Amino acid sequence: MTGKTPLQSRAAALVGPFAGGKTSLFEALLFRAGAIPRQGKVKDGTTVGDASPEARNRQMSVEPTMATAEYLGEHWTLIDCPGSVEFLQDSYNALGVVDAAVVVVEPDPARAVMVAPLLKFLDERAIPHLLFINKVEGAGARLREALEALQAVSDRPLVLREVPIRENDKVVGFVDLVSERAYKYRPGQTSDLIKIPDALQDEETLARQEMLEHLADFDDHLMEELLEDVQPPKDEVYGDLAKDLAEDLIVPVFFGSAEADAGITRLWKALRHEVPAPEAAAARAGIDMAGPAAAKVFKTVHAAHTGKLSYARVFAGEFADNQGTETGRISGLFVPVSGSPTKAAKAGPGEVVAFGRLDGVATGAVIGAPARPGMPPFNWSRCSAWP
Ligand SMILES: Nc1nc2c(ncn2[C@@H]2O[C@H](COP(=O)(O)OP(=O)(O)OP(=O)(O)O)[C@@H](O)[C@H]2O)c(=O)[nH]1
Ligand SMILES: [Mg+2]
Repeated sequence: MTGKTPLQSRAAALVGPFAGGKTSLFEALLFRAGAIPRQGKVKDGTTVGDASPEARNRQMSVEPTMATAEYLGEHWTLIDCPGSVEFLQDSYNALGVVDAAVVVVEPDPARAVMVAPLLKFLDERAIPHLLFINKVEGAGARLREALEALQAVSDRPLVLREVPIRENDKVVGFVDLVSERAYKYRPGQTSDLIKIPDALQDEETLARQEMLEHLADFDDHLMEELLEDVQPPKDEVYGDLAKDLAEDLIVPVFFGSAEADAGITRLWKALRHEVPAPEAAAARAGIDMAGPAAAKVFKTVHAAHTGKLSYARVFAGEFADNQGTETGRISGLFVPVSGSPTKAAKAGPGEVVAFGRLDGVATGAVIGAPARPGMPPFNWSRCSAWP
């Protein structure tokens, strides 16, 4: 738990249909957080994700890849999941341990239907998720149409959080609908704050109203304010957004471009402010964070130099290298720094770790600490003289 803040480490998975840009977005997020020194490209075979020869050859993800990042002092693990249906189960296993999912899609209405099974999976389990419409840097990105097509396959309302600023039919920035601030993208850096373009004022007002009406469906106080034409305080809006995401009542929608490095800071800020703490994910995994040490395994690999590795999210207590567990002794404890397993002494709540050589443990298992020593089994024969 080096350099951790009091807030427990959070985890988010990048999921979505094949080739939507998850591995590219993973790279952009890690780079923006300073977790990697340069931003690689899938086409060049230089990304943190897809590092295996099979993934590089096929130019697609073939397994979930984990990496840690510190964003503004908070500790995160991001999990880049494969989009191909061949590896669907691996992605579902990862979704079973994260605090939220970022569903990465393309601005192509025809592809929206491919997201339907994933959205159903997330809604059935009430896993908080937001949408990131990627690849908007090209001319003529059809955001509104894509959104309509996506809404048709989502049980939950999709809530657009920003409107695009376009120049020559290209998205060059956005207006944030809560803060009502406009930003122009600057590749590789945080966006420039600009004045809301006059031509966009009406669209912004309308889109903001639409967003507030969605939130008011779950907040009577906000509904009253809207009916009385009172501007709700921003804190109230931010509070509703975080609560409604945590309860999977709404699906916030952001957009940008992983390759052109647009909308990345906005996405990080949404993760930082709106993704819930790990208690809910622990509960979904059947673990009480206040209870004895427990970690849920979501991926198992056999690597040449480390042997068997069981990737797990720790939800309660701490695990240390060489520690005994109910299912054997941990022989090597690793955290996925920059995507590679890096030796660590211990790991605490919220962290994603790889346990070495837990032979009897399979994906899906919950690993617990052994029963405390010095507690003999209860002897019923002594109870025969009950009054
Ligand atoms: N134009 C454009 N292309 C992108 C963007 N992000 C990714 N791509 C391209 O889209 C293709 C797929 O990108 P990946 O990042 O591998 O997509 P993925 O979702 O991880 O793919 P799978 O893991 O195989 O499902 C690659 O050719 C990328 O170069 C983007 O923002 N804009
Ligand atoms: Mg990928």
